[in-house]
Amino acid sequence: MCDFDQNGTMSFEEFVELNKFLLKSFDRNKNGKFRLDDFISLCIFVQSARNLFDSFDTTKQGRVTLDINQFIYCSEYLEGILPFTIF
Ligand SMILES: [Ca+2]
Repeated sequence: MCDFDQNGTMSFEEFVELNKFLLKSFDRNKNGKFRLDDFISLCIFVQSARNLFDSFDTTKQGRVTLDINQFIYCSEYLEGILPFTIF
């Protein structure tokens, strides 16, 4: 999603863009203000994503390869945690 140059890694600039996206997405009132419950929702989402990633990173090398079924599972699992709908 934020691997703009598609090199398989996340540069600092790509990381900044990801953070901008997350802050904007979790600002439920869309008023440019990030409330405590928005921050908590974001933390829960990030921790859940981390736990999910770790569950697939069986060799603990910081990378995973997902087949289509695993990708769909991860997408649906994480979407269920979001306080808003993506699609
Ligand atoms: Ca990249």
